[in-house]
Amino acid sequence: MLIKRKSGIEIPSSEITSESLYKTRRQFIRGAGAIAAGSIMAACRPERVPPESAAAPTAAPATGGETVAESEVVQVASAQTDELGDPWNSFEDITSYNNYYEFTTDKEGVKGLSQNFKTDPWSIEVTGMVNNPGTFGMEDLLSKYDQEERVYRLRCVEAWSMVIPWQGFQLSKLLKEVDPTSNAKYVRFETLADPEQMPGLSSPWYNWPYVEGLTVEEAMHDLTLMATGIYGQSLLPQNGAPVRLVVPWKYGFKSIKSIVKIELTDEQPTSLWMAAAPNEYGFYSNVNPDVPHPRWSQASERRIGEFSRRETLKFNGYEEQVAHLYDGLDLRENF
Ligand SMILES: Nc1nc2c(c(=O)[nH]1)N[C@H]1C(S)=C(S)[C@@H](COP(=O)(O)O)O[C@H]1N2
Ligand SMILES: [Mo]
Repeated sequence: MLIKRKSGIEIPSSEITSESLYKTRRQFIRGAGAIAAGSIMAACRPERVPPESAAAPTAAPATGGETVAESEVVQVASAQTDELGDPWNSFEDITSYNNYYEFTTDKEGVKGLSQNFKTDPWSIEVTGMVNNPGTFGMEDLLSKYDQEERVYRLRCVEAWSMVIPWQGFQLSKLLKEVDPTSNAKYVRFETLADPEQMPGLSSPWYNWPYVEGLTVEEAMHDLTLMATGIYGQSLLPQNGAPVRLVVPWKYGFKSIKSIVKIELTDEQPTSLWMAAAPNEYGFYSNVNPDVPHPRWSQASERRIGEFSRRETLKFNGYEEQVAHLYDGLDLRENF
């Protein structure tokens, strides 16, 4: 993989051997004013710097030297924001505050309980109303499709949110390969359900395996991502390793983790949440500040790492890109 700079000089990622070197190079790249889209190959945690403190980019050093002035570090860290100017959540936040009920309903307990989750070998079976069904090994998915960086807001229905720098590939690429038939209207996703590894499966409250669904149009949308990494590292078990869905305009529970099966169908899938509480969870589950959850408001949210609440944006801030998918649909009825 190559990191492209505006100057046209390319840095092979194979040269990036340590976090500090990675940071230095990334700072250099950012300082040069280029966005290193899709090419982060090692982890680093951004400092939490409010965007207001962003300095105008200054000239980059002539080489990616190991010593970087403090002011440059701040300038570079503040470039790590989403398109609305809000800083990325830290690697620590993203990997230690998780919802993954197959392990536990305790958000801070998922990390510990999932540490030995076996994600290799792994494959996804793609089946149903498709012309080319198949089973795709993780290696195929990683080599076949370019892994791009996508910085998305994740808005949980519990009214907290984060900004997460994912890597992954568009689900549309995989779907085009299996070629849905004209009868296919929906895509149904399933998570692994292995009681040997997932202690939460003993909970009788849920209908395992975890299931989610999208319309084919939603699944084919450019924003819909199959995520394979965060901050340039492979996904950790608590975030849904080795591959999970990310649908940034919907509540977080639609972004199903550790996927083993994808089925194209003409029937609207019943998700785990729809089955558990049909009056609380509908099929669409688009982020909508105007439609409260029956037990709490969705008008505002707490960004993890912030103290005051912020207003929730319709479709989680992706309205311009996705509103057309719902033309003519009553979003109160179809919640
Ligand atoms: N299989 C599975 N996928 C899941 C969940 C789960 O419990 N099991 N929780 C969902 C919920 S409620 C949210 S908010 C997000 C959280 O993703 P994160 O832990 O990576 O932030 O994952 C979603 N995907
Ligand atoms: Mo959630």
